[in-house]
This record gives sequence, structure tokens and C-alpha cells, in this order.
Amino acid sequence: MEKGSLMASHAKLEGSRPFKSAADLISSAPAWLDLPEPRGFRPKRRLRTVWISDVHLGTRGCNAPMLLDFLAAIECETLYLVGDIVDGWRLSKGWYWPDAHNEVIRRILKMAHRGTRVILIAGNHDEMLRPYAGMSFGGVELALETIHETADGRRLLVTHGDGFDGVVLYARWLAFLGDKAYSLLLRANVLFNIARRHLKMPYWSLSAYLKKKVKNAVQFVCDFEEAVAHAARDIGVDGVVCGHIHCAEIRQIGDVTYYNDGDWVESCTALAEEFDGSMSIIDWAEDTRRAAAVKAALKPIPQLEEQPA
Ligand SMILES: [Mn+2]
Repeated sequence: MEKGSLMASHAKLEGSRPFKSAADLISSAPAWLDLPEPRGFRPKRRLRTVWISDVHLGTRGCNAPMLLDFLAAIECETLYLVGDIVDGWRLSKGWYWPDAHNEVIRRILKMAHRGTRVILIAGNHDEMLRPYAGMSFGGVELALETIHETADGRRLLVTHGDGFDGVVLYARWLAFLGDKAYSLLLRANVLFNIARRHLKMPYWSLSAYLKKKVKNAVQFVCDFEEAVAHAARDIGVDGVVCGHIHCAEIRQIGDVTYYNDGDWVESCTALAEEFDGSMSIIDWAEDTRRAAAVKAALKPIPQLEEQPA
């Protein structure tokens, strides 16, 4: 190659990459926000509103890969993050932050960048965000609680729900059990599911299962739901959406509809509103299990073909 043409091509390269000043770099959004989506074969499920909570980023119990899979499969107008998204309590005791947890944040910021309205309600594990209520960061609005209006005109209070712990008698028992036994149970759940993965079995929550079996826990959940519903009725709303107790539910309590979007530590659930205002719980662990079962059923069994006559 001649010297002249090399210099010309070099000049061309320079031209296509104009020098950015420091001010330019600060004011422009990070480049990854505009990167194209990796196109999968799955069409995205379109929803009006999605609520998720209790992701507990920064803890080993957080099911970030499962949540990433879910967020990649949906598209919504409004996304509510109903508290305990980042676990500040755990992070203050020791730093745990794998790549998948970064990826969750990036995915949410990307959704905000592409037009989804993202509202983050502070919970008790991310209470350090509470002083920033009313502000917005990277397109994510911070709030303590808010009112959501459904497509069919119902007004729902959206709150994390930890404020009702004190109202509930069993909460003291749960708080005592809280950090020690419960985190041990969550750790057992993580180990249990690592073993299941090695056996090529899909995710199944041991801790969610055990919690349903313990009578006191069941009573606590029931009392909590009623306390939240009564508070919502006093405010005069048609329903309430919360998280906090890691127990997804849709239940009519008097004239108030109680919604809980569950969690991404144990059950991997979200709450969704369709464009006609109808609402349902998406059980992503169950959906994933079903998809895996269908895939396994469709696969031919090699042993049968190879067996001698
Ligand atoms: Mn909570």
C-alpha cells in the first residue's frame, strides 16, 4: 500500500470519529443505551403496566437471570418497581454485586430510555432512597407511594407495604425469625436450586414452598393483607398494590382489591395489567418450568431408538 493512500484512509477514519469534548461526554447518554436489542425468536408480550418488587439486588438470593429473562420478554407503558429493588441493608454488611445485577439495572434504564415510564417506590431494604422521593434519575422517578389509574378507571394505591409490619401482631415473630433463620432458608434455597440446575431441573422455590406450609407464616400473610386492604379502604381507593411479604396474590377484601406482586428472591412473580384494565399475576418460574417441560416432551428419546431388537 502506498504511503499517500494510507494517510488518506487515516484522515477518513479521523473524520468519522470527531473528537468529543468533556462537556459533550457528560451531556450525552451512555452509548450502550442506544445499542440494538439482541433479537430473540420470542415476540415480546405487550402489557399496559407491570409491577415488580423485592428483587434484592446485592444479595445471593436475588434471581437476577430469571428477572432478566422476564424483562426481555415484555414491553410495557409503565413499570413500577415497588420497593426492595436494591438491598442496601445487605450491601452495607458486605459488597456482593455480580454482573447479572448490573445487567438488571441496565435493562431497566434501557426500558426508561425507550419510552417506558419507570416509577421506583422505596421499600425498607432500600430506604436510603427515601430522601430522594420526587426526584428522577436516568428517567426513573422516585416516590414513597403513588396512585395508579387502571385502563378501566380504578384507582390503586401503590406502596411497598413495610409500613404495615407494626400493625400486624405476627410481625414481631417474623422480625425475630427475620434476618437469621430466613436468610438461612434463602441460602438453602440457592444451594437447592444449584443442585437442581446440575440435574437439569428447572427452578423451584423451596423457601416459598416451606413458607406456605408454616401455619404462623400463613397467619401473618393473611393479617398483613387485611391490614393493607383496610388502610386502602380508609384512603378511598379501589385497590392496593404492594410487595414486601414475598407472597404474590390477588384477593378481594371487602370493597378493596388487594394485589401483591410477589418477589424475585423466591417465587419470581410479577403483577401485570392488560390494555383493558384486567390484571393477573405472572408466575415466571412456573412459565419457565412449563416451557422446559414442553421442550423436553418435543425432544425425541434417543435410548428408545438405539435399543437392540
Ligand atoms: Mn420489604
